Amino acid sequence: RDARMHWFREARFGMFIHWGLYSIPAGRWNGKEVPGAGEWLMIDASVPVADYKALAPQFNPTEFSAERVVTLAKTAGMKYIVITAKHHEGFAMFASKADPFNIVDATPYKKDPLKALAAECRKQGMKLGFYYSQDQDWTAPGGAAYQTGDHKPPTYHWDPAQDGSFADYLHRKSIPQIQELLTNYGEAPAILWFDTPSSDMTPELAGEVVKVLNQHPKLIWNNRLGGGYSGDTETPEQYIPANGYPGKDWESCMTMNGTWGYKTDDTNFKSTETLLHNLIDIASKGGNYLLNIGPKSTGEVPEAELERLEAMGRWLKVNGES
Ligand code: JFZ
Repeated sequence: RDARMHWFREARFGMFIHWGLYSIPAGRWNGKEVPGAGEWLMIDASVPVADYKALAPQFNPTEFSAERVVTLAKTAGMKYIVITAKHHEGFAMFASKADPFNIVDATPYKKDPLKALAAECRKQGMKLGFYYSQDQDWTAPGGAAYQTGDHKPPTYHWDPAQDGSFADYLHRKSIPQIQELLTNYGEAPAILWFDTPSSDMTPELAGEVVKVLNQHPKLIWNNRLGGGYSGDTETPEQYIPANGYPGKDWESCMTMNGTWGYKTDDTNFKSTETLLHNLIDIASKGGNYLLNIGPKSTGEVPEAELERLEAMGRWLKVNGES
């Protein structure tokens, strides 16, 4: 385990990327701002599955450049990247034989951006991890949905198209896609970043996922798989634990404004000073800072995020260790 965690313990600073179909509406639906995080728009606005899926033919991120993104992370002083391979919306940002609702088969872009990123990361010596929403999936039958708005228990679904068995969803979509992410990109990813487990993820079902993960001895995975598994890393969200986590590996993930996925209406960005202060605070307590960017649907990184990462890099160059 120590050998496996070695690079992570020295990394200190990583880039989180939240990018998906939600980057198109960018926090607005039917002409109105939807309160909450941009990537939660579908559930927060109770968008029917068919209407949401209709976003895919509009997704064509021709301005996305793996080279520019990895160079930006490097310039900022970051040592790894974790990108949303599939968020709660259920859309795969990668080539998938397991499910046709993916960027290669369902959009005019037709390319796999994770493939380009993996190649570029290998070239520039950057570690690459994948965020995968293994439990919530709002467009796949049987996928879980958190309790939100006036959605009714026990499933909190708002569209009959979401109904189905969670075990079937896990077996037919989630586990096969996790397998794809583990095997289609040369070396296995450095990290698999799971999120928001519900009680649907029983110890038995989570155990099936762990069996797959255990085939990759260098893989690091976080504490959000569910089913009682604690994973390799603690993941405090939007805060810095006062005393770190003595004896544990951890990573604080944070946004620069108030959303993970791009939102046109959220321009409330933290200052570079605050971001640097967070990085130093976290590093001094033995953790890593996983700082988020939310690219636009075109693939461009918002100017405010670019500026801050470049400014952090300039400061680290003068004052940092490497
Ligand atoms: C989750 C996601 O729902 C969100 O969209 C984003 O991807 C974020 C990184 O993770 O949100 C969470 C998960 C855990 C907590 C809070 C928000 N938490 O433990 O307080």
